This record gives sequence, C-alpha cells and structure tokens, in this order.
Amino acid sequence: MEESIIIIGSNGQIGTELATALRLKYGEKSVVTSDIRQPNTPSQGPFEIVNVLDKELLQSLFEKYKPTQVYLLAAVLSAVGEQNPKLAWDLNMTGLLNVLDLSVTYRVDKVFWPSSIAVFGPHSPKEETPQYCIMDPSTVYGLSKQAGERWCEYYFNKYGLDVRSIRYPGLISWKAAPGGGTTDYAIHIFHEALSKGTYECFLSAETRLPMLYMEDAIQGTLQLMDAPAENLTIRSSYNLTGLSFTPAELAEAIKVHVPEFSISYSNNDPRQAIADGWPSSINDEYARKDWGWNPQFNLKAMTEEMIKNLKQNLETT
Ligand code: VAH
Repeated sequence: MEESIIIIGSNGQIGTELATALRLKYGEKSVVTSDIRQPNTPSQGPFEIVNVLDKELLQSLFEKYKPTQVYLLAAVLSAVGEQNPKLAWDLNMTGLLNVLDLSVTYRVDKVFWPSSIAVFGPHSPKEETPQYCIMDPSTVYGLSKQAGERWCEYYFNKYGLDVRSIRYPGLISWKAAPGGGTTDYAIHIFHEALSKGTYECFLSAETRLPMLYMEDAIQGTLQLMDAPAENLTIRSSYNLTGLSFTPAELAEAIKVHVPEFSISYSNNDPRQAIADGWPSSINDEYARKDWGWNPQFNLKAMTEEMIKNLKQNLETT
C-alpha cells in the first residue's frame, strides 16, 4: 500500500533531516512536512502550516492526507521549557494527545514520538543508565516526556496503536540549528571554533552527557519504524545512545582540526543544574536486542564530519 506520511514539527533539528531521509525512502510526494511557520528553505515536497494544539486544523490534515505514518516532533526542549513551563507542558502533552487521538480515529499504521534522556533525574543511576530505573526528572520537558511515554504505552495497550519512541540523547548535527536544549553547546562549539577560534561553554569542563550524531539518530529511527511490531518489547520509549563526552574531551577532539581553538567556561548558567540531573552514559541494550541498533559514529568520526561539513558551509555562504 502507498505510504502517506505526515511529519509534524518538520522545521526543527530532527525534523529537517528526518524529512529528507523519509522522502528519499518513500518519495517526495508521499511525505508531508508541517510546522507552525514556513521552512527557511523551500520544501522538497508538500508542506502545510499546522499548530499541534489546534486539533481541528490537525484533523483537517489527517482528513486530507489519510496518513499511514505520523511523526510528531514538535516540542519545547529542556532549557526553553524552564523559561516557559506551562507552554512546554501544554505543547508537549496536549500536542501528543491530539496526535494519539487522531491516529486512532484515522487508523494510522505507525506513529513516532521522540522522548529524551531528560526523563531521568538526580536519583536515576548516573552511569550506563538502564531502560528501567528510578526516573525523577527535574525539568518540565523531562516530566512531559516521562508522562508522554506512559501515554504512548497506554494507547498501544488500550487501542492497539502502534506508537514507537526513542529516548534521544543530545543530538549533534550541522544541517539545522538546535532547538533550545541543554546539549546545544555541543553544536554551538563547532560553529564558534570555526568562526572565532574560541568558545565560552555554558557547561563545566567535566560535564559528561550521552550524545548521538544525527546520521546515527536518523538511521536508528528508520530502523525502529521498520522493525516487525512483534519484535518490540518496549512501548514506552527506547534508551538510545552513540557516545558520551565532556566539553573538555570535545574541545580536544576539535583541536585536532583547529589547533588554535581555545575553550573557556562560564560557571553560572542555569543549564548546568539541568545537565547535572541527567545521566553521563546510557545502556541501550533493548534497542540493540529488539531492532539491531548499532551506532557508527564515535567522537573522532563525528568531529571530522561536523568540521568538514561546517567548513564547506562557511566556504559556500
Ligand atoms: C535538550 N537536546 O537538551 C535536548 C535533549 C537530551 C537532551 O533532549 O533539551
């Protein structure tokens, strides 16, 4: 059967690259991108303006395209969410419930919704954080993702909706700007290393966080969505990671390419407290076992890719 895919929140860091990957896989006309405003660059396929909180408008999209797959990526991330907690809760939760409801009504085959390692908190195991453990998130973003995971599992068990989810760690990419998260330093640092030769990091030198290069994240998302439903043992959200590093380690990796690069550290940024409540590393054994997760990019390979592509961008702009 011809796939009809809707991506909600396609202008963001994940959506930009997921749209390209899905259009490559299913054809440009089969993938409808949508967001609250027009994308910065012309869409390579059908695009719709939508607000995930406007259920009627959202329903008109489901009516028009009768989607077989829906990817809900619209969200307020950790740092921005702390500046506007009610908006973060409303958009992240009501948005998800609107999409889950409509996906049941329109018998959507598969739904994807991103969770985050932000669901863990200060009492979660810090190293190799397991799939199941104490989760006491301290940000609105984290608790909205924790609640969202429970709703996804509920809609699977109660309505048989095949909704699938990944707890993304910090995502590193060069194609689209990050969306106001705590791990954004690991992207800003590359831009500043190449443009200024120096970067003031808002996290401390030894703040170790789980991360993932975007190419791995996109491939992993497609792998999960292609996996036979009967293989999936997790219907809340899968732990996933590719690597873990500290700002000091990332700076050393960058210096291999930008020898003159220097890093300094501000010590009063509110994002430090957010990062301190998150895992340093993640155990993603369930993803490896259930659907063959196998990330390709380590710190060296990711740094090479980021520097190479950002340098090309600087030369062509
Ligand atoms: C954030 N980039 O920093 C997101 C992510 C694990 C971090 O969820 O909020």
